[in-house]
Amino acid sequence: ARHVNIAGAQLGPIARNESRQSVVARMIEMLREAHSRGAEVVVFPELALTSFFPRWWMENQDDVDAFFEREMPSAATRPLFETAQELGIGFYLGYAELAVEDGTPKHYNTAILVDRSGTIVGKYRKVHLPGHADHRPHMPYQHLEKHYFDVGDLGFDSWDFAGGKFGMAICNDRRWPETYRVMALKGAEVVVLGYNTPTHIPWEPVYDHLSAFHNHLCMQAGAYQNSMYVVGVAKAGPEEGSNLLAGSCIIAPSGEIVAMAATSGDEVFAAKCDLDICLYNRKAMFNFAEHRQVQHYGIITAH
Ligand code: CDT
Repeated sequence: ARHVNIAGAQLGPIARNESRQSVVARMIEMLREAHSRGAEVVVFPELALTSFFPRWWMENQDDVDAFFEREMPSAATRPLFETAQELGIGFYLGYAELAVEDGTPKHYNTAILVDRSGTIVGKYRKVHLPGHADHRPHMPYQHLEKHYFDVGDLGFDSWDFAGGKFGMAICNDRRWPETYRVMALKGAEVVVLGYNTPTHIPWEPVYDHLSAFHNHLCMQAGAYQNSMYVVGVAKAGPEEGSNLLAGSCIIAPSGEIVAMAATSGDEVFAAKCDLDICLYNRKAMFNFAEHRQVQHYGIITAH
């Protein structure tokens, strides 16, 4: 059997003025704990290096760009790469990426896979950007991902990683079934993703009481229906006036949660994942080539 020991490294709140160096030090401490518990891969949250800045309307582009990374690794993030390399651990990291393409600045909500030698082997840019683009000053906080980020241009993919096939998603992507199915069709056995989910949505509070349920519901369904592990890792806790959902977990292809964070702070949790279970399921109930009826699915990709 192919086993991989995967750890989630949930982060507690990050203050607006907390430095990258301080956050990276917190992450390194969790890398070391994960390693001491046998982890080969560590999953960090979405936008793991900063506070969840899309909650603030900012007029000055320099203030916005201060939350973005122009290079990866940078002086501030290199110690994370070096520690992972020293420990022989691979990781998933979410961050805000500022890329200049044909002379034009592009802003992406990005995640990377870094292998045990410290090399970036995969990049994903968030496709499903939630929230709004307009200024809503009457709200206690906002969710301006549609204002600050460009829609990801790399699509969903799958990479050879840590002895298996890994795919990446970011936060709101986890609520869309297509996210998992596209990666499953590309062979992904593990989907790793980070999230920042306010437990109260000021302009749409009707589902606030179900935020923890919906978080697990969509990831468990994605795991089961696609015969894959799903690892969802939060930035959690009370952050700058917004409470962020915890509940980070590892879900098996059966849909069962096999490891879960118990707090809403910095916390490592881990599970030994048997990747061959994914292959087993895909030869049975979820043999895609055998049982899918794509002639009836066309509307899914029509506008
Ligand atoms: N970060 C992120 O994508 N969060 C969303 C909540 C946004 S609601 C406007 C999520 O789907 O969890």
